[in-house]
Amino acid sequence: MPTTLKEFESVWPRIVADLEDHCKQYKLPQQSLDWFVKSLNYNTVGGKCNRGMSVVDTASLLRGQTLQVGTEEYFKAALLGWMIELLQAFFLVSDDIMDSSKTRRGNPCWYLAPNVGMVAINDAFMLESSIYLLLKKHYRQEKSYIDMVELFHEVTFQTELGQACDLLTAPEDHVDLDNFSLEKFTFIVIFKTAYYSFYLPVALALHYVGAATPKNLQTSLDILIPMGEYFQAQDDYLDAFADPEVLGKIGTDIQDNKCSWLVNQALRKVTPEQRKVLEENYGQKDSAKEAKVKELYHELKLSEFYQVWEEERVADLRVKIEKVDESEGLKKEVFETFLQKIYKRSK
Ligand code: GPP
Ligand code: MG
Ligand code: MG
Ligand code: MG
Repeated sequence: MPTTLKEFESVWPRIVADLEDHCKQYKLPQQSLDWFVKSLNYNTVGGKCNRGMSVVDTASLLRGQTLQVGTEEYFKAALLGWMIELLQAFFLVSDDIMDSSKTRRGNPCWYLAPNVGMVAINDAFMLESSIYLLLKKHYRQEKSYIDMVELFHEVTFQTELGQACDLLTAPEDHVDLDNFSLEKFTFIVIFKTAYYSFYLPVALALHYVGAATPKNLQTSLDILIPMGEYFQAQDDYLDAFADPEVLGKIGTDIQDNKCSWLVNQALRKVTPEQRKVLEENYGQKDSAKEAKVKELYHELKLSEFYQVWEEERVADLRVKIEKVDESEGLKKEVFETFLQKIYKRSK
């Protein structure tokens, strides 16, 4: 049985208490302590927690036995999951500033919340640092400790490389459609999303159960990187086509001049006249121009094309999953479960 959001969230207060205790040893003034707790709760809780919960579910599947909420075993697996959620919180607080986004999970982005502003930058750093305080407190004695520290560091750097490429292919003041390509898109999405969202949860669960052999880690990478690529293409698709009420965020990719899946597909299909429409309307902070780009996306039937493309990606992934070698303790089910969670998602 997969863990529920309620079960997963039930361990969160203990994590906050750990972090508070750590600050109290420094006699951090109460106002700053309250601020940190507020930022932790606002930015880490309230999402779907798919990444975090998948550490628990993957560990259960690999063990062949459901981790029971309330046990220390459950806590320690869920803790690893919450560390991914903290990493994600750190990324999203920062990303929303960089993308000039307005809402996140149905609420104002943290930097736009009352009295926050650029304090959000430091709050983001503190969310990241929290990961290593928790790892040290609960995992320092384990033999996988340093591997997990290094894994978090490497995956963070990979994500930052993806973010760098994402930002540099989307200059605010200069629209150049020739700057986009499917190769760049692929690099961006693998690095900014796939490593931390897909590879990291499974790699952590493998460490947790003691099955992080080079072969199992490599097999996980071979499946989860293309799965993450598919997931971020979905994110780009939903950015323009989903209902913001359902999605919990308002898309900004067109106005932000992003090298998104949609614009790359559009560029492969446009006539010279349609390309002109893109050139004149893409990447500008103007909602009428954004609407013109969306109109073109409809004209090019990108939504229909996306549905077909999605089926192909999923079929490819299923073939890969079928070939997984389970001899070192890995299970196909781990990947099937991941795929099921994201297939045809609407948020
Ligand atoms: C999401 O891309 C990218 C990240 C969360 C990585 C951010 C990395 C940093 C180093 C800050 P996105 O901008 O498409 O996400 P969303 O649509 O949720 O804003
Ligand atoms: Mg963003
Ligand atoms: Mg972004
Ligand atoms: Mg997006």
